[in-house]
Amino acid sequence: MMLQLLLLAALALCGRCSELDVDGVQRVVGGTEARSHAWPYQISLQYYSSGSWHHTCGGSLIQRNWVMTAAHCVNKQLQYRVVAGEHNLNVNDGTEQVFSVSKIVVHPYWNSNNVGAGYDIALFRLSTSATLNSAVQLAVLPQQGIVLPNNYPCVITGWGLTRSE
Ligand SMILES: [Ca+2]
Repeated sequence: MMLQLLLLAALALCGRCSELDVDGVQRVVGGTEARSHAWPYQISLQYYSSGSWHHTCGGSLIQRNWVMTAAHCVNKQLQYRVVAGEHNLNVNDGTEQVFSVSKIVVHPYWNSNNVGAGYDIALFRLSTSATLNSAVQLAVLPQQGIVLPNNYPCVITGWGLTRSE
């Protein structure tokens, strides 16, 4: 089920890392189960392996046919799909919209050997456009150049574990 985490913007600077364990596969652990479709721009990025699709990362629907995610989620050897309107990855919620990916754009400055440099961002173009409804909506992005103030409340959403064991 989709999870949500409330945290402060300062977390990005590692103020509370001891409370949110980031394990070796770059998952965030903690949070509470989200109400279904409370975050309707949230998508599940999935890759194909051994005959089935596997969730690997979250992302945000920013246009009906574009998803923003993290560059570290991209392995160009893999085949991806995007699922919007998702809540429980293991059952049919009746709201899922599944898209194949026609293009992947990784930020040209992204360097997986120097993740601290930033630029951990990528765009996926969907081969068809999402239908917007109560379960699928576009994210509203901040204007270019906006920097959030310290301690600005932020929410991380996605799929993971509410506890580490
Ligand atoms: Ca589902």
